[in-house]
Amino acid sequence: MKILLTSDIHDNLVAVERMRAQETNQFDAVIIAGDIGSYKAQEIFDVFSSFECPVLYVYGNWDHKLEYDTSFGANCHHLHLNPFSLGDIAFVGFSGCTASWGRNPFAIHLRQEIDGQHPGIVSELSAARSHQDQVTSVIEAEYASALEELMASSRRKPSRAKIAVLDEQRRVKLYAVGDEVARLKNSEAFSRYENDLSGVTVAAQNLNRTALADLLKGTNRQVSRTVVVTHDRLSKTQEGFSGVPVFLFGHRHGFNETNFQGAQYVNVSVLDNRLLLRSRAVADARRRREFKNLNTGNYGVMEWTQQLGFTFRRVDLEIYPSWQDEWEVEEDFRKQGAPFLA
Ligand SMILES: [Mn+2]
Repeated sequence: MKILLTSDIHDNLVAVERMRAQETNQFDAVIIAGDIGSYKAQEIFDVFSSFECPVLYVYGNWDHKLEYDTSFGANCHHLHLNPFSLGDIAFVGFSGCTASWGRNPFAIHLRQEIDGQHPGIVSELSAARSHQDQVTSVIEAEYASALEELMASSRRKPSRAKIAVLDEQRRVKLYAVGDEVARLKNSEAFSRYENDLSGVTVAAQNLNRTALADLLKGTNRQVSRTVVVTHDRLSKTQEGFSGVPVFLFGHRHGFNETNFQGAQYVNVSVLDNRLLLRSRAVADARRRREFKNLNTGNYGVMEWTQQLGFTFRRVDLEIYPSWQDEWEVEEDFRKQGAPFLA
């Protein structure tokens, strides 16, 4: 049995496409250990689905906007407290991450309970935030039309000074709108509310853990042939997960395999790893250079045989062989949204 392991994609569809281009349909399953990305999830699942095998996944902190019951395709299976068997091997896991539980059902329930104990501050905050949203969109619309008017009325390019005046007016208005929310956040009631909320992270982690451990106990599944998938590494696995041979996780970017008390802990990968490149040649008359991102991520392959048990290896994304002819690495700054070298 051969399984493709990925995680920490962070909406980087181009990296997924590059991974797909260097692999053939030779896998029995694909596993994604979370951080798919809340904005490109469907496109990413479409690429994984083209392997024509089950795509098993859990959510991480980057997936906080994704619903737990969304279907991304007939082959896609959310492993959240929802086991999947493939031949002799069972895969189980839970979604969410201590960094952000997002729409995790246990975390939502806990937050609702705490909201119910602080009705005053919760409703005041919600009113202040929705007022802030409304007024903010008015300010932005006014700014956009003032800018447009300035552009239209200037014979050449409008002066930087005139644009700066509009920018400053916008900044002052936006700052004033945030006042009420800031005042509420400084209140006693808010700090009591926040203090109660701070327990949700640990409580949600414990509830998810316990539910998963109960699931393992309640079935006739052979624990020695069970693979546990979570976004961050599961700790204290002697409690409730004793006998499980493999724990897969991501979140801590990189590929790493360790053996601890008889179990293998595999940090699956970081598929979304980038190197910012600047062109060696200048791009225009003002001697500016062009910037692109190079995908330098990795993924993994897990194999299981009766004789050898589980084995793991890391695979790097193939890099354009001659990229250094035209590009050099830019180390001094990060550039948001630079296109990928393709
Ligand atoms: Mn993460």
